[in-house]
Amino acid sequence: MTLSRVAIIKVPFDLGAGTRGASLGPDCLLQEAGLTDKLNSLFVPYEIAGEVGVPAIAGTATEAFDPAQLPPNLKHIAEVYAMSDSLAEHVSAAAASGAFPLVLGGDHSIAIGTIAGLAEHYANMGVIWFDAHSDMNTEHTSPSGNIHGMSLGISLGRGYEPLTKLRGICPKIKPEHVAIIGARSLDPDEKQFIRSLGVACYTMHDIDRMGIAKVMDEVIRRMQRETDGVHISFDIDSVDPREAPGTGTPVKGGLSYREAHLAMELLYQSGIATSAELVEVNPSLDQGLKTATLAVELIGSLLGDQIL
Ligand code: B3U
Ligand code: MN
Ligand code: MN
Repeated sequence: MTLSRVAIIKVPFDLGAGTRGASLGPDCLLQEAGLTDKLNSLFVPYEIAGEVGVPAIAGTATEAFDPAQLPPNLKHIAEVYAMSDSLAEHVSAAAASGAFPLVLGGDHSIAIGTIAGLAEHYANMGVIWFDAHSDMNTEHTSPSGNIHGMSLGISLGRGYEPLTKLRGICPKIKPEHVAIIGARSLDPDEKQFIRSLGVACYTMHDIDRMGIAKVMDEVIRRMQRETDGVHISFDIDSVDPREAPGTGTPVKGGLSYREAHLAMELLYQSGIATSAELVEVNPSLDQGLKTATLAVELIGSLLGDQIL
């Protein structure tokens, strides 16, 4: 793992989700929930390398799209587009500097920008997508119009063209380099897309049967063989709502506290991760700091925090 320096990019953006509040995530994680203290205790060098939010893009948001021709069923498309473009630039610069980009959301639409920025540096990037959902809808299949439910599909080249073609490279990632872990709420068209592309999707059923250690071994081995970098996109709703209640679309039957930690610990030991993002922590829905604290602990485990 490239841990010479962690470049933290804050993305207080929640217009890709149906519920507001994930925009409070970055500051809550860093300050109240103690991420900076955690990184200091692990002797992980870090810097705040940038911040991308709605206010910073207000000027550009309307320029990219003619309001009269906005596509249907893509809520806040102008803002999502401008955020993604700006975030891609920040992430690309961080990766170019040799740092480990760590992106703090925000809702999961931010993965469009994160992956766009990383794709400029990796021709065969692996993506491990921890999520209760698969985020593979398009504007034609989405039941909600919320773009956080489309970001993995867009990165695979499926969906609204201005987003799939963001910054030129399309698709950003290949289906055989993706692993979804923790899925338990998939829309009918997403199921069909996963099957037709052959995307590795470890559902909670698979995790129950195989155990998370075997799942991670399989995924890590494949990534080591076939990819030139691995991005960890961690939606906190992959974890069971008993442990992670502070999120916009909780789904029961998720990863246990230890399953989530073991996954992160095994990733650290493998050394394959080259970037990460942590999304969908919504402090306004949290029980105190329960979910935010869990998120900080999981980032710690990914970056080297060990029990012994
Ligand atoms: N699949 C549904 C629900 C959803 C996806 N991602 C989240 N919720 N967080 C949709 O709206 O696309
Ligand atoms: Mn998600
Ligand atoms: Mn989710």
